[in-house]
Order: sequence, then structure tokens, then C-alpha cells
Amino acid sequence: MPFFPDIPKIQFEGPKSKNPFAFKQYNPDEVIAGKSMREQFRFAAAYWHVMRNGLADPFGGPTALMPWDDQSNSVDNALKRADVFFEFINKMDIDYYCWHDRDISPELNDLSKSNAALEKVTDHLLGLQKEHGKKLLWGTACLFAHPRYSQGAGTSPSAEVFAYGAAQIKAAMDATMKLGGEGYTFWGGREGYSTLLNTDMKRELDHLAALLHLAVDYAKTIDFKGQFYIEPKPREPSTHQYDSDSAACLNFLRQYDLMDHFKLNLETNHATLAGHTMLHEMTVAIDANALGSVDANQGDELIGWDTDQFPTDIYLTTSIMMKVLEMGGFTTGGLNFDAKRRRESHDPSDLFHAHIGGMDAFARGLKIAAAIREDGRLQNFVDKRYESWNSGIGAKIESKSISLAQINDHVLATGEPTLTSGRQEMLENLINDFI
Ligand code: XUL
Ligand code: CO
Repeated sequence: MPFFPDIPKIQFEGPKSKNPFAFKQYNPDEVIAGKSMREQFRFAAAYWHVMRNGLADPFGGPTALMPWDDQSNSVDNALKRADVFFEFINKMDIDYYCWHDRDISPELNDLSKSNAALEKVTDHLLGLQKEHGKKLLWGTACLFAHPRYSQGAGTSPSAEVFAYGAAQIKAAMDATMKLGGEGYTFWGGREGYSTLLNTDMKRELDHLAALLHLAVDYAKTIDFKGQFYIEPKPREPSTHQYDSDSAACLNFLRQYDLMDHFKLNLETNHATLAGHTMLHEMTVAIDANALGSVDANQGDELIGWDTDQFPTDIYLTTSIMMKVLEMGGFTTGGLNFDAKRRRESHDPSDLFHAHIGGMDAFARGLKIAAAIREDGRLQNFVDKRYESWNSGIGAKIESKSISLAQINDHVLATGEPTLTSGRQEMLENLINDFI
């Protein structure tokens, strides 16, 4: 029996369609920039938002209608949710999904019981994946919801809590491996502090690195070949989270000799909270050859928290896809809709409108980004802006074949430099010509 009986399989009908249950822009088989859209995006649905987010906010309880969910913490309820979820991603034509262990399977306050439940649920998910040809983009352990993690997991002051978190990670990695997951993510929700008055930051960071090294070592013993990611976010729920932005994450990975094993999973709204644009965060990561995957959403300009809205801003999706194309496309990663409906959008059908909108917005962004790259004027402008480095004094500085004294002689001989305009407004106009 279908759980979304009134909703058809979502298909591409083109920009003229007035059908709210159709893609207007996302045409999975259309080739853009050398790959089908399906391959360019590697869209994933987030299990936690689709199945487990009741749409509560800090001032009010859940509103989402989930007629299939008996609200119990039982394995049976978890198994049923998996069926609902697979009907959803099938109808949406989304190939991948992502989960936290405790979204798919209950926390039973006893590790061996929780693990046994996880085993049963992942048996079922494996069957559903095979039946419907779906894949796991990444798995992760939820080390922030249970009260035991209220003071952190890898950075908890308690070694026993660290150990519990590590054991939970072991089970989540086993489950990811079992489901053929292409990645494994660490988002340090409470890996930070509420006040420095009670915090030994150095020790906590050493412990967090130790946890990641334990996971890397364990991956070798089970032959897990998936990509590890860390996901930056500066705050919320902690006052300060150690993985605050791309630059902080890269510094941490380098300091603790983890660069070979990790890439970043960047989320748009986390970039905003860090006071950066997503373009900035992606540029920092790509320049370090460390962009792995993207949690696709957008924030609100007026609300100060992580609103995790579905991405609809074409300017934003264009800039994201320009960077994705620049790095040569996703390999292990993809675009995971870490996004939730507004609290008012409580109908199951709103899940469809939300994902359709996000996928169409990215399809437009991809087409625009590909056209801008094809046109070449933007890249030519940037190349030309730096051309003084290609020969003469610039080339000598870049190749480190000139001394400070020789540079001084050069300046004495050549005099005051002339600058060319940065032409920001002209370039903004150029982008708008394509949008
Ligand atoms: C929270 C967040 C997480 C991670 C996975 O802001 O983004 O859901 O993506 O733990
Ligand atoms: Co996220």
C-alpha cells in the first residue's frame, strides 16, 4: 500500500509545465558540461529531515503530519519508516541518501540493544537499496542528541563518554560499510564549548583528533574504502564548535596529520553562520584539494539560526555549481538536501514540493554555471588580472629566484606601479546576463 497515494512519480515536464509535481528544470538524463544531470548532482535525501523532522522550532512543538509513524521508539516503527522513505526517494527519482544511526534506528540506552536494532534496520535498508537501486552517500553517528553527549563526545571531559561515542562510531561505520556507503561523515555538533572557564581546549582537540585517527585505523581493519568527511559549523548547539569553518577544519586536519584521510562536507547555512559565503567556503576547500561533498540548503537573511531551508536562490546554486564544475565534479560526494520544510508546511506532499524546488534550482544553477564557463569571459578576466605574474618580476617572485635587494633595484628602476580596475560591477552584470 503506498504511503503517498496521491503523488505520482516526479518527472521532467520542462519549463512550460504548470504541474507542481513535475521537474521544470531537472532533466536527469540531459547532459550538461559533459555529464548527465543525475551524475553531476548525485542528489541525496537526508533521512533525518525527511523521516524524523517533526518541524518543531524553539517556540513550539512538531507540526508535520506523519500518518505512517506510530511515534514509538520500536524497531517495527523504524522498519516502516524505511519503507516510507524508499517510496519517497523512488517517487522523487533521488539516487542517494544519508543518515545518522539514530535516525534510522532507535537509541535504546544500552549499546548492545541499540546495535542489535541497527543490525535489523540495516538488513531491511540493504534489501530496499537492492530492490530500488538506491545508494548510501554517507552515514554518520549521532553524537549530539543523547544527554550523555551534552558536554561533547570526542571532546567530552569524560573519557567514558568518549569511549561510548567511539563505540557508537564503530557500529555506525560497520552499518555504513554493510550498506555500501560511499562516505562517512563527522559533524561535531557538541565538539566545542559553552564556556572556556571549564574547558581545556588543547586536550579536547587532541582527543577529537585521536577519535578521528581511531576511525581511520578501524576503516583499514574492515576494508572500508569510503571517503571520510568533516562538516564545519561554527556554533549551534555549542557556543563555539572547533570545526568552525573550512579554514579551521583544514588547519586541524593538517595539525593532526589527517589531511590524507579527510575531505570537507560543506553546508551552505553553516557557511552563513560562520560569516562566510558558500563560495568562500568552497574556494578555501577546493584550493586545498579537500572539497568532498555538499549539504545543500540555504539560510534566512533575517533569522539568526540554522534554518536549513530548501535552496531556491538561483544566484546561490549558480555559484555552488560554478565551483563544482571548476573542481571537475563530485567523485565520492554529492548534493545532500540537509534541508527542512517550514513549520507551516506540514503536509507529506510538502516534502515533494521542497525537494522538487531544490533540484530544479540546482538544475538551473548548473545550466547557468556551464554557460558562464563555456562563455569564458569571466575566467579570461581573472587570468588577465594576474598576468603580471606570468613573466618579468612576477614570474621571478613566484619561482623564488629573486632576492629582496634585487626587488628593491627593480622598483628603483621602474617607479610607481599602475593598477587596472577590478571591474566588480561589470562582472556582476555579466553573471546576471546569464541568470
Ligand atoms: C546539523 C547538520 C547535521 C550534519 C550531519 O546542522 O548539518 O545534520 O549534516 O550530522
Ligand atoms: Co549538514
